[in-house]
Amino acid sequence: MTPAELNRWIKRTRVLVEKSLRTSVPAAKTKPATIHRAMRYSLLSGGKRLRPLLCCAASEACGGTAREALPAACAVEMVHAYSLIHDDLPCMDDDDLRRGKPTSHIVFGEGMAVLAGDALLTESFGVLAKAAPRARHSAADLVAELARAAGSRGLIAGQVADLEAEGRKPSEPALYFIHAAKTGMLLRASLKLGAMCGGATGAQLKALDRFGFALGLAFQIQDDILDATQSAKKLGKTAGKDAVSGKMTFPALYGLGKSQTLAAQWTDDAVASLKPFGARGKTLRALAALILRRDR
Ligand code: GRG
Repeated sequence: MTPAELNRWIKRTRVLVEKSLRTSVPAAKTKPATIHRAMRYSLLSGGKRLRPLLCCAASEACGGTAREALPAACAVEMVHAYSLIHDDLPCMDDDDLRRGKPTSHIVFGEGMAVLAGDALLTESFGVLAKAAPRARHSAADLVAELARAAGSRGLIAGQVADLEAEGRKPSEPALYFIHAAKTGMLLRASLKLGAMCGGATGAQLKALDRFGFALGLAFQIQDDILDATQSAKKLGKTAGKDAVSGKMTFPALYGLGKSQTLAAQWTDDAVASLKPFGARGKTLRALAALILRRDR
């Protein structure tokens, strides 16, 4: 797939996703209006929409369509939006800038930001339950998959390890665990849910899980590199924060040069796991390459 073809695919798919996201949460005027305004503020505030794109591309790789994957694509983006709202809270990472805008608690207050995150997480399961996956998988299978990824052995486990690691000496196993859980679990779920909507076989799900694990690490290493090298203006969030708050990151453990090598190696590993998809894996392959060369 050429870069121009990928750009066209992303543009087309983002239009579908944005439209679908707007109707996935109640209208801003729905009572109580404050919570719905807060949910929409964070969910519809831009972002790369990487997880929905992976979800739609996975459906296509398995013979389905992007449209069939939209409920899953919206559900994973809603979980992502919740995690960002809560991660930015004063009791977590304490950040006032996200996607170039003030964070939820700055605009709506801490209590409302907690509730907006809670509501997005809860509603995501309702959105996902409306998916009509092909014969091999049920809506209940999809819901169970998302619950696993978002729960105390997934995203939350990563956040717990991250909190407990602050200020501690960086170690390779701890770093891999944090990144695989915090970032990797939702990327893997995005791919697997999209694939299930597209009627994936067990072997295809296994290959995509491997792809998602490796891609999650490549994505997070690149994220650590960008935090250390880019401006807040470019990133739309506070830059250089990892070093200031003593976060366990790849550049902290290995330096920038080795981190770049590792990001490229994990991308190669990810792409290798797409072999069983042949030509149908072309969009996922191109997205993996894009993730490695992104600058925000
Ligand atoms: C449940 C509080 C809580 C946290 C769970 C996911 C997570 C753990 C915290 C969110 C913050 C964070 C640094 C996550 C790591 C993954 C990551 C780099 C998220 C940013 O994702 P992008 O770059 O963001 O896809 P956009 O804005 O483009 O959607």
